[in-house]
Formats: sequence, structure tokens, C-alpha cells
Amino acid sequence: MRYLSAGESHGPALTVVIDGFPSNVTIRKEKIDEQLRRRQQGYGRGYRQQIESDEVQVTSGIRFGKTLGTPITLVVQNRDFKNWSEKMAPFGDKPENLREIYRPRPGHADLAGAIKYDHEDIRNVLERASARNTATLVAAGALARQLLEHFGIQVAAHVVELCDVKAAQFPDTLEELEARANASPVRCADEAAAEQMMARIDEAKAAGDTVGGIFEVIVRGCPIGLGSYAQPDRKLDGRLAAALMSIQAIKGVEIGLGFEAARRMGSKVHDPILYSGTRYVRSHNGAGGLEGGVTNGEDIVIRAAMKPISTLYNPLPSVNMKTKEVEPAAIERSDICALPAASVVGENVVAWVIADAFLEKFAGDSLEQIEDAFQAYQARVSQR
Ligand code: EPS
Repeated sequence: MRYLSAGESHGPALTVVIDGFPSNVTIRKEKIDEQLRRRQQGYGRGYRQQIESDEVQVTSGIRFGKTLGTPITLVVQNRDFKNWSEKMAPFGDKPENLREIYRPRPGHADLAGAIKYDHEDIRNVLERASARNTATLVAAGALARQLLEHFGIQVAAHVVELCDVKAAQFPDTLEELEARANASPVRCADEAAAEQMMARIDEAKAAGDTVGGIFEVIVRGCPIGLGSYAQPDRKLDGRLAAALMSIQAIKGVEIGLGFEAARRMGSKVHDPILYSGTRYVRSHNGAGGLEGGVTNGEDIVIRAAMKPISTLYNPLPSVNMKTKEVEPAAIERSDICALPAASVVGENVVAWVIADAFLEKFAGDSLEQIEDAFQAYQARVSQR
């Protein structure tokens, strides 16, 4: 399974074309829209989210609520385009009063992008580098998720740290964690920590600054054996890390104990293997559900670190690329903190990677063929 996404942040629309999705999977539009809506929320976002109200439009590959097995095209309109139609026009002359951008923002793709693609106006870079494109990743992930749900695989995410504030209290069940994260403006299941997190966002806003943090994604219900140790590019841990690192502003990923494993003795890292009478289980889950790049049947636990957004209302020094004079970096309308949204993006890109690995293991062109392969494998696993 693969996809290609396209679209500028203030262009007419964002598009994603998905290839290799099996046929006969029931897809509900509301479930895609629900993920898009979740991505738009969160304390610390800017004015843009009041303009946009993302909704998917399906222009190929689904008929009467079921996938056809052929390419699926998902389109998300940019409502803000009506305010940008001249400034982002595909054809015609530049408007006379066009405000071009020459002062790259440190931390953004601005400088490297302008040099790499030979652009004078940095808008040509930032329009595509923008995290607005994560709406396409979420739409694709929301589709993958509906396939996973059919096989009892759940994906959830929550914010665990924001700037220097750490969540300390975690609910016992995944359902409770999800419910609390969904109810929290910062998507943090620890209410007291969430209050402090919102205070940090307010402080950053007042100072013309921005904040990032860490979110955790949990996948429950994966069978043993997704991914493979046979080749580096088939290792599921590497594929998950690559997918999360590809989200705008993500600078680090860890699985299970992650960096903490490096600080402990092996006996305090690895998870003893037990037999429940029907299946193999672990007394803890330091591996985060992955050993040798393969799922081991425990929850997949993966965290991603997001840097603070690079548009600062109190900007850092930069250089005007036209004059080479030192000047403050450009200010684009932006968010103070997009970590809660990033956790929703993380959830959905992880769902995509898991669905992709699932389809490799239980290959089939239709849902029925995949079900047969899945059931046959489950029967074999129960004999081991
Ligand atoms: C973004 C800047 C802001 C964000 C945008 C990402 O957009 P604008 O410059 O249009 O106000 O709101 O995120 C979204 C629009 C979105 O839907 O997530 C950036 O520079 O990356």
C-alpha cells in the first residue's frame, strides 16, 4: 500500500491518492471527518483553525460505502483559499501588491528550500512545507484505521510532556486514557498536568514564543509477526520511526523504554516470557511491543518529540536573502503550540504503517481474502 499527497497550505485543496487498499472494506465518511476534526483541535492553535473546518471529499475508489480495490482519492478543501486566490493563483501575473517573503525563519524549511529549489519568494517553500499537509496524512490514516478496526486493532495517543511539564498520572485502561485525552484541550490524560501545560502555552503566547513536547501512541491488538527482521527496510520499528519523524517538527522517536533502555542493565530492560495457558505473555513491556522489528503481541508503545513551532511572534535574527542584511525572521500567522494536533497526526500515521504491515502479512486483494489469511494464521499461532 502506498500514497502520494499534494497541495499547498493556502492553495485550493489538499489531495491524497492511495493505491493498494483492498476491496470490500466498509468506509464511513464520518470516521474520516472525525479524525480531521480531532486534528484541528487543541489549546494553543491559531486563528486559521477558525477558518478551516476540514471535511473529506472522496473522488475515486469508494462506491456505496465500500472500497473498490482501485486508487482512492481523498480531497480536503482549503476554505482559506478564498482569501488567497490571487496570491496563490496557478496562472496569470503576480498581483502588484504581492508581499513576498525574503527573511527565512530559523527552524523552518525556508532557507534550505529557497536555495534548493531556486525560489526568491519563500512562500513557494513554506506553502508545501506547512504542517497543513498533515490533514492528508490523517485522512489516509483514518482510512487505514477502519481496516484495522475490522481486525480488532486499536490506536490511541496522548500528550505526555509539554515543554517542562510532565504527565504523572495515567489511567489503567486504554479506553479511559483515550477518553481523558479526547476530553482534554491539550490531549493529556493527567488533568493537573494539563492545567500546567495550558499555563505554559499562555506564557509562551504572552512572550511571543512557542512550545513543543512529547506524545505517545499506543497500538493494541496486533498479532505476533507484523514486520520482519529479514531486511532493514522491513523492520516495523524503523518504519514506524520513519513515519513519525516525517511529520513536521518531530525531532525524536523512541519505542518502549527507548533512550532509558541505554541507561539500564539488560535484566532491567528485557521482558520475561511467560505462558498464560493459551498464549505467550510478558510481565512488562520495555520493548514497546517490538522485538527484532517484529510485533510480539504486546501493545506497541512509541513516543515522538515535537520541537516548538518555528514561527516566533518575537522573531529570532535572520538574514534578508535579497539584501543579505541581518533582520528579524519573517512572521507568518501560526500556532503557539500544535502538540495536541501532532498527537492525532501521530496516531493516524502509525495506523497507516500498521495497516500496511498487516496487509503484507495477510496479503489479499479483497477483505474476504485477507480474513481467510488472518484466520488461518491465528489457528496456526494457537498451536505454538
Ligand atoms: C502553519 C501555519 C498556520 C497553521 C497551519 C500550519 O497556518 P496559516 O499560516 O494559514 O495560519 O494554522 O496549520 C494548518 C492550517 C492546519 O490545518 O494544520 C505552518 O506554517 O506550518
